[in-house]
This record gives sequence, structure tokens and C-alpha cells, in this order.
Amino acid sequence: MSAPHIPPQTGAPDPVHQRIDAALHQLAALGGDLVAHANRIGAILWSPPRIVVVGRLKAGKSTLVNALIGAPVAETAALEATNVVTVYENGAPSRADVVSTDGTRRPVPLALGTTVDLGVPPEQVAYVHRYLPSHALSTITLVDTPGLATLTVTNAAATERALIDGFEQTRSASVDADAAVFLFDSMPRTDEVEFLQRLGFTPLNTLGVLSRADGFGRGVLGNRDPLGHAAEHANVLARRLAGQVGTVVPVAGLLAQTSHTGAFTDADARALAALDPLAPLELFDLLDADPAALPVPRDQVWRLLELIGEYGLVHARAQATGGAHQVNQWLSGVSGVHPLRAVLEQSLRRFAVLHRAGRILAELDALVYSHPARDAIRQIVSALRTDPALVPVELLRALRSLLQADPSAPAVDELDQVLRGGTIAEALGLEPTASPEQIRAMAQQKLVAVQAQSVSTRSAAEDTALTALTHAYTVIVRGH
Ligand SMILES: Nc1nc2c(ncn2[C@@H]2O[C@H](COP(=O)(O)OP(=O)(O)OP(=O)(O)O)[C@@H](O)[C@H]2O)c(=O)[nH]1
Ligand SMILES: [Mg+2]
Repeated sequence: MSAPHIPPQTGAPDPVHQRIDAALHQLAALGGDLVAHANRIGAILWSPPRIVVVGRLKAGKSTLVNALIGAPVAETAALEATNVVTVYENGAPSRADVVSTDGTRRPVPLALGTTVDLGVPPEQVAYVHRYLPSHALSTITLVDTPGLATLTVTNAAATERALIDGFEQTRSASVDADAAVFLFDSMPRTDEVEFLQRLGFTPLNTLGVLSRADGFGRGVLGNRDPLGHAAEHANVLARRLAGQVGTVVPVAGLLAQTSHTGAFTDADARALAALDPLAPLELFDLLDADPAALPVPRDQVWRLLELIGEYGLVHARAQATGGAHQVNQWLSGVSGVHPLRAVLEQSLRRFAVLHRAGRILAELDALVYSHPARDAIRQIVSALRTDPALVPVELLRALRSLLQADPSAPAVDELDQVLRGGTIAEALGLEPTASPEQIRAMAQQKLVAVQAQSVSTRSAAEDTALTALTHAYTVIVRGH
């Protein structure tokens, strides 16, 4: 096989990637059409994981996508709802393809460099694939989706088609996401949680975002600071949604978008500074009742509100004498985008990569079933599956099936703990300082317990889960 045409994106080579890549080289060495299959699967392996942003209509999804990309690429106008699923992937030159529901791809012109002219009704579009050169997209690909709401059935249907139905009917028309960011600005509704469950991820590859944190509770004029209040509430929601999301991060996407896209200028900083002498209530009263009495023209205040919201208007004034640079730094700092990025690029990305490796194993299984060279392919795939490096991939796949089949099975928590552990000691529930002997003894003890449970399982998914755990503990006992 020719070397995979998309190079690894970051850091040291990941052992999961290395083992799968080696197996793909063996597959290609079998010749014939298996070279093309190996290249196709290799392209999936080496492209950044896809993280889909989902949530209620107007939850702030596109604003957050723009903030993370650092450019105003996704439509966020108050009256303009996102109406097609859009994949934002690192690539040059900047361009867009429209992928139709039948899987065909067609390049489309970009109006003003950003807006996409679909050329067909949105119902015929599975998704838009936008490529743009962006450092922020070098490690993850982001997918913006139309909001879920009963009011806009067609938009919600577009999201379902590309994320769920597309996967089952025409693989080529599916965006094949590997992880999700689930946005909500208060407790999510039952239909939103159900939608999330149908995406088929585990809480490990689903991140909750409490959006619009700058307006949380009673907002900036209330007696609690909305950002602090949102942070506290994010912990409450994380506990309530533990079956759906790994954690909940509070974010003020608007403040992050403005500070990361260069939208806020020194002229804006001067207007903001001129408003500094007014008490917050006085400022909003004048804006409503007597705009002529404001120290700057009303339109300028409206612009500031659009850029930094009420919270920014009140609190960023203290930074305004330092110019746009200082205001931007402050906005970025309070927006919560840095902690969000850290979770996205570390834990969420890690589980997204494992999820994708699981998809690749499923592709290889499909070849074992359908290809004339099945015996040779089966050997390669079996060796890959039993490779110690692929233990986490099997554990995540097992957790995913068990959550769908029997979410209350005892193995759910055990799989979750093993997968979350940053080190082998943590995966076994031991202190990070545990000695190799303690680690081996604990793995042996857990192995015996899992084997005892295997005698009376309730479902095939539980069988698979216990087999994956047995393999994991055996690998540790043997000291791999
Ligand atoms: N104050 C404040 N406003 C926000 C924030 N995030 C988004 N908004 C505003 O909320 C409105 C909707 O934001 P979008 O990002 O378009 O929301 P969306 O979820 O993509 O909406 P749909 O695609 O229509 O479902 C816009 O007017 C944004 O400026 C935020 O963090 N704070
Ligand atoms: Mg949107």
C-alpha cells in the first residue's frame, strides 16, 4: 500500500494508530482491490476525529463553532437558523462540497468567501463539507448542526438524516461523527436527551456545554454573577446527566467568538470606555428610554451588545482603556473557552479516536464477511483484535453496546472506570503510587471476579463486555 496520504496530526505516534496502520499494510499486501480498501480505511484512520455539536435551536452552537475555529464561518444571525449540517475540516484551499442524500458530492462556490450557495433545496443535502486552512482544526474536525426543536421539524430532520439515518442507509451520506458536544442553556428536554441517545455515543465521548453562561440565571443585573452561577449549575447538571455526558463545561460562546475572531476593534473599545461612568441600570434605562442622552450614538451601543452581550457591556468597560487587545484578552479569559478546548483536545479527543478505531474494526469485519480473501483477512483482523494496544478500543465498543442493550448492567461502571483511568493504577481504582505488584494483584482479583460474573450473564452485550474486561485484566496480569 502507498503510505497513508494524510499524515498523523500531532505528537508521538499513538499505539492504536500504529497497530491499525500495520494491519492495513498487511491487508494491502494481499493485493487486488484490497489495496483500495486499505487506502480508504487508512484515510479514515488518519483524518482528525469528527466532533459534532448538537443541541436545541438557538442554543449557541454556531457561535461556539466560530469561537473554536477562530473565524466567523458559521451563520449565527438571530433570525437565521442553521439549516444544513456542516463539516468544518482543516484543508487548503478554502472550498466547499455539497454531499447529497444519495451520497454524491459536488463542489459549490463560496459567496464572499464564507456563505455556501447549496444550489438545491436543503432537504436534498446530507451535509456541506467545508475545508478551510485552520490551525484550530488540525487536531479535530467540527460539525455544526441545525437546532433540535419541534418548531422546526425540517431542520431537526436534517440533523437526524446526516447523523443517524445516513449511517444506517447510505454510509456515504453520513458524517460519521466520533464524539459529540451537547449544548444546552438550562436542563435539556427529554426529546433532546433521547436524540443524544440515538447518536449511540457513550458519556465518555459526549461533552456537555452549559451555553450562554454570561446570561445565566437573572443575567448581569441579577444579584449573582451569571458566570459563577453557571459554573455551579454546570456541576449540578453534570450529576443529573451522568448517563449522557462525561462532564459539563460552562461557556459564554459569544464572548469567545468575539475575542477569537478579531471582531472587536479599538473604536469599539473607545465607545465602551465612554460608557464607563454610567451605572449598569442607568445604562440600560437610557438605552431603552432616552438613547439621545447616552455618551455614544445608540447604534454603537447596539453593536457592542451584539459583540459582547449585556455581561460584556457592563463588565468589560473596566478593561476598555487598554484598547481592543486588553478587552479581547479579558473576554477570552472569562468566556470559558480555554477549559473547553482543554477537555475537547484531551479526554474527548482521546475517546473520539478510540470510537473511530472501533469503526475501523467494524469496516474490517465487514470485509471478512464479504470478501473472497476472507480467510487471510480474518487472520489479520483477529491478530489486531487481540493486540494489547487495542484493549481500550474493545472496552469502548463493549461499553457502547452495553449502554444500548442493558444500561443498568454492573459492567457499565466497571468499563467506565477502566476507560477513564489515565494510568493502569487508576483504571484499577488504585492510587497513582501503587506498586507493580499491587497493580498485578488487583488485576488478578478483578479477573477472577469477572470470570465469576461470566457464568450468569443477562445479554450478549454483557458477554462481550466481560470478554473485553477479561482481556484487559489478563493483559495487565501478564505485564504488557
Ligand atoms: N449573550 C450570549 N448570546 C449568545 C451566546 N451564544 C450565542 N448567542 C446568541 O444567540 C443567538 C443564536 O446563536 P447561534 O450560535 O446562531 O445558535 P445556534 O444554536 O447555532 O442556532 P440554530 O442554528 O438556529 O439552532 C445569536 O444571536 C448569538 O449571538 C452567548 O454565549 N452569550
Ligand atoms: Mg446554528
